Amino acid sequence: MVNITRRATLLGSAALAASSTLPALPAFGAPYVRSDVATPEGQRMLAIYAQGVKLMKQRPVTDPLSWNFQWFIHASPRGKAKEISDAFGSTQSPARQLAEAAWDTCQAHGGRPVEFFLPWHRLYVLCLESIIRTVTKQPGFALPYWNYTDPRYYAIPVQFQNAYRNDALFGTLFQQNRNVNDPKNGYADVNAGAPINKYFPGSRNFLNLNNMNVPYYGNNRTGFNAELNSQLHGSVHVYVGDQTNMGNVPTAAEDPIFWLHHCNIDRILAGWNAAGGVTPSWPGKTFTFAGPQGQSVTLAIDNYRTNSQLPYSYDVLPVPPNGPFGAQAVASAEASTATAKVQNVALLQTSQPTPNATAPVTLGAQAQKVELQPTTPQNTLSNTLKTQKSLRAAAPQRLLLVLHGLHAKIHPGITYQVYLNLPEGAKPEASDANYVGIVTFFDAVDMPGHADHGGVDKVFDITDLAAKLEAEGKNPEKATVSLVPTGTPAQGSDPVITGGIELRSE
Ligand SMILES: [Cu+2]
Repeated sequence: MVNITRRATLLGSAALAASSTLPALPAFGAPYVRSDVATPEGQRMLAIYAQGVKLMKQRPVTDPLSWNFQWFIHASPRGKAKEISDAFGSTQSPARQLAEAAWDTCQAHGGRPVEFFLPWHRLYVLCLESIIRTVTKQPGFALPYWNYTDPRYYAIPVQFQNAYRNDALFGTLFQQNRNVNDPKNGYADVNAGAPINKYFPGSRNFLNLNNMNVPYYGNNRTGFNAELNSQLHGSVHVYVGDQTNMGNVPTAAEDPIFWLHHCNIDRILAGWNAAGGVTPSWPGKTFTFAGPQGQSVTLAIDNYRTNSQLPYSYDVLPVPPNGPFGAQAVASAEASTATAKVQNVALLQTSQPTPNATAPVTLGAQAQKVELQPTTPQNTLSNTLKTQKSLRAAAPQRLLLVLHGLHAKIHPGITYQVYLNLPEGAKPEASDANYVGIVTFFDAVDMPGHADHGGVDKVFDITDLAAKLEAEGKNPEKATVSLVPTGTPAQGSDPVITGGIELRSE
C-alpha cells in the first residue's frame, strides 16, 4: 500500500530539487518488517547490509549514495564549509546542492532543537535503508536493529567485532577505534565482544528502557524524546566508541554500528507510540536527505508520525517497563506539558550569586554533592512534594531535575552518575534507591564549524523517584544532588554545568 501523500512529497521534492534526468522515484516500497539482528531474518539482512556498506564505501564522497556522503549528513567532521570545498572544489552540481542542503543537519546536536531528535533520525535511517536497497539491488532489504537492552545482546553483534575484521563480507563493519578495556574510566573492550555496560551494574546499567516510562513527548529539554536522547541513546554512543568514533557527534555516523543503534532507537519510539505515547504534530516541518537514487528528497515529519503511517514495522516492539500508559495518564501528561508554560517554577536551585543566575557547577575527577536552596522559604523539598501532590490532583505537574547548560571544551571521555539525596556516607554504588540517571557528553561538546552553543540542558523527570523517597521517609530537609564521575575527565575538557542545577515543577 502506497501512501499517496508520501509519494506526492517525494515526487514533488524531486521535481524541485533534482535534475530532470533522474529516473522516476520509487516510494519506500511495500510494507516491510525490520528484524532483531540476532534472529535468522536479521542475520540475513545483516549480510545484505554489509554488502551495501562495502559498495557505498567504494563510491566517492561527491556521490550521494556513498558512505561518507551519508555520514556527513549527520555531521561534517571538520565543519560543513571545509568538507564541501574539499569534496567539490568549485564544481557546481546537484550533488553539491544536496550537500549544501543536507550535510551537518543532525537534529539535537550542535545546539539544534532537541525536539526533532526522534523524527529526524527516523527519516535519516529510512533513507539509508533505501540506499542500501539501491546499491545492493535488494528491494526487499530491511535494516536490522541491535537490541542492546536485552541482556543477551549487551555486546555489539559479532560481525562487527575483531573476530570478523578480515572477513571478506563482514570485515567492512569493523571499526578499529571503538573503546578498549579501561576499567578505571568504565570502558569495556568493545571489539573483543565485551558487554558495553560491563562496569555498570545494578541501577547504573544504562542499557535499560526506563526512558520509555516518561508518558509525554516533551519539548526542547524535557520528556521522553529528550531523556531518551541524552540517556540511553547517548550512553550507547559513548560506551561503544571514543571521541574519534561513536562517542562524538562529528564522527559517530562513520561507524556501521551507528545505523543498527538508530534503528533500535526508532523501534523504541514505535514501541512508545504503541504503548499510548503521542508524538506531537509539526505541520509543514520538513528535512532534506539523499533519497534511494541519490536525489534530493524533502520529507515532512508529520507523514511519519504514527506507526500506521510508516512503510515498515518491527518484528517485536518494546514496552515501557512500568507498562503501557492508560489513556488518562497520557491525557494528563499532555495537559502537563501544555500548562508547563504558565506553571513552570524553579523550586530549589544551586545558590544565586546574582539575581536570576545560578552558580555554575564545575565537574571534576571527584564525586561531589551539591546542596539545593529553596527559592522561597516554603520551597523545601518535602513541602514541594506535598504541594506537588495536591497540585497534581488539580493540574498535573511533573518534578524535574534540570542541569542547565552542560558543556565541555573537548570530550571528557567519562560520564557522571546522578543521585538524589544520597544518605551521608553512603556508597553511591550501593544506593540504587537514590539513582537518578546518567550524564553523557555526547552532544555537549562544541562541534567544528558551529558556534559555541553554551551547552545543553539535561533534564530528568524525577516525579516518581522523589515521591517514592518521600513515601519511605528518605527525603532529608535539604535536597542534594550528587554527581559521581566514572573516571578522570580528559585534560582540557573542563566539564561544567554552566547554569547550575534546579529542581523545577513543570
Ligand atoms: Cu545517535
